[in-house]
Amino acid sequence: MTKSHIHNKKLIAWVNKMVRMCEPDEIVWIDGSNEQRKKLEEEAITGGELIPLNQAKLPDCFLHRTSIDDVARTEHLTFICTKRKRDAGPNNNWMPPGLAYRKAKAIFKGAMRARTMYVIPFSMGPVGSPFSKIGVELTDSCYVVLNMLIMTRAGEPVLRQLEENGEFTKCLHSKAQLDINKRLILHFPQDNTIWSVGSGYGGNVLLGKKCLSLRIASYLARREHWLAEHMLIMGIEEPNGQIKYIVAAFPSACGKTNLAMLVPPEGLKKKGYRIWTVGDDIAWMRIDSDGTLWAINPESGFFGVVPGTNSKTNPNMVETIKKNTIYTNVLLKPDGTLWWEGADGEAPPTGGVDWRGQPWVPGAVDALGKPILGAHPNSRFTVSITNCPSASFRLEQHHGVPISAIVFGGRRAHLAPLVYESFGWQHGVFVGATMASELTAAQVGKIGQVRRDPMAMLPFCGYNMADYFRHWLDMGRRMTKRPQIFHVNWFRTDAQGKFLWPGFGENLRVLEWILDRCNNKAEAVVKTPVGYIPRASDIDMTGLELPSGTLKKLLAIDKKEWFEELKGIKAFFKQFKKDLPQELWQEYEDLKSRLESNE
Ligand code: GTP
Ligand code: SPV
Ligand code: MN
Repeated sequence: MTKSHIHNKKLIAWVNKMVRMCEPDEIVWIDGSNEQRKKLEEEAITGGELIPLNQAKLPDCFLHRTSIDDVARTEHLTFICTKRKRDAGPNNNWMPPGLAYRKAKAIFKGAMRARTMYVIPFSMGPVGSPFSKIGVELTDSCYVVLNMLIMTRAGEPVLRQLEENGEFTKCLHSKAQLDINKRLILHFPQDNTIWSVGSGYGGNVLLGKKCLSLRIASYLARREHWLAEHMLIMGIEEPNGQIKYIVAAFPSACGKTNLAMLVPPEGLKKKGYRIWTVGDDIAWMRIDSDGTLWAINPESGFFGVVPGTNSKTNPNMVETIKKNTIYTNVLLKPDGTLWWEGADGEAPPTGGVDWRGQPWVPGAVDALGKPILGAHPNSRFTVSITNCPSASFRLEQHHGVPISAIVFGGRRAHLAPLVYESFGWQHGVFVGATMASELTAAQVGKIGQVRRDPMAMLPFCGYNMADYFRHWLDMGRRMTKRPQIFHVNWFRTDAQGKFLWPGFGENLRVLEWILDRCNNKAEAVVKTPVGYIPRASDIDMTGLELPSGTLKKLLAIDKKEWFEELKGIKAFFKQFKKDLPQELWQEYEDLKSRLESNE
């Protein structure tokens, strides 16, 4: 592709300006062709960004290693840069735009000397859909280009869509020195601009993903009356052949990818259940002319957690990542294949090269006696959805899919039962707004600590969360047929800290109850202060043996724990001061009085 083919004047002017700042040696426009991709793969191998794997066993697969201090999103270096601090809200780090641009400019200046700048035009959502958004990412990382080619629809068709004066999000990325002290991930929603510098980790640098499709998109969605959410989208084919679609918001590394492509347990498969995967991380939802909610997945690939992926937990993903996959930060075996904690098969007895690039043997421990991991806990694969055996046949449909239920969930050892249903939209918004979860390896921070993560959007909401809650309430009022809202928890533990629920494919048993509720089939439910729960006999347990009393424990509501929870909710809500919608305080009071009265 030559520059003379580009007609969008704003695009040309912006690229020229960024070139003057970053001073690359060369500029390459990404056209989306296989030939160009192959050439870039070769260059990435030569430059050391990619390690080719055993092509007989893992065709078209590569390994990439990030710097040791660049393995997860750095939330403390991520900023929303609006004119007023209030618009970013207490949930975001904030910097005034002028200061943010100045600070980043000092790092971007000359950062691409002796490097190539790649120009990646990409579409989030099917090219040409009225619900899609276009971005252009400039980057000096071949790894970023190859990932973006999987995660987004990128190349020439997008430029044609942009034509002469189409709008696009201006995304600028440079690895610069990969220095954590000179790392910034900046969002300028008012300028439709993203600047990321000093990192090479996916969530910080694949700017179509969290930065555009959640932070910038959530800002646009409020203005344009739609929702941009950290949610999976899945179709559940019922025994009568109808496919019902649901979305689910779980915080990072809490089970979206796994749920989105679950394999039904034998009993439910026999009944006629089948799963269709639409997306595993992001949902864009809007109200259609019939007053119902419809969703598209803006992405075209999975950037998923590797450890724990095996043929028991996620057989569809095991199949998906056998070819055309970029792996990041896993263990390299001597035969050019890979291993990770929780993989099928044993660790290689003779060892291998760990995610840091160091020799590794099974059982290795550090100076303090702590096990050294072969793969980083937040190691990831990047692969196209079309590789997935359960990929939905509706992925390219411009309209998306109609949504029957919204499911919230977190990683809670205690408190939250296996499943409950909210009393209605407003209460459902309260359930989402008060979500909490134990921290995982997906973000830099203290693993295991419980934090509030409303709608799994705490790190991704591009504006004041009080306004976000108001927007959710408003969306409910705009719909004539609202999806029902549920909450699930696969992570409740017993006194020994062991999971009570087997999870993964077995989660379909819970989804079946959820759909029965949406279809008005499971009427005899138990009303508790927190919401409706199933009777133990309402969950189909065919073929699943749990110790007696376990299901009861999973569904139990411990009032003492919930009174404690109320304190946490109150403290969380208070930080929004008078901006918090009154409806949510009302729901708080209602929950409190339901707990106090002996319902
Ligand atoms: P992001 O890509 O970070 O947004 O995460 P995600 O929500 O897609 O998480 P993912 O499905 O990759 O799950 C992450 C971790 O949770 C893995 O270690 C899984 O093995 C584990 N996990 C997923 N589902 C279940 C479940 O039902 N039960 C249990 N116990 N663990 C689960
Ligand atoms: C998450 O952390 O929620 C992810 C991975 O999905 S990243 O794209 O790195 O944010
Ligand atoms: Mn995610």
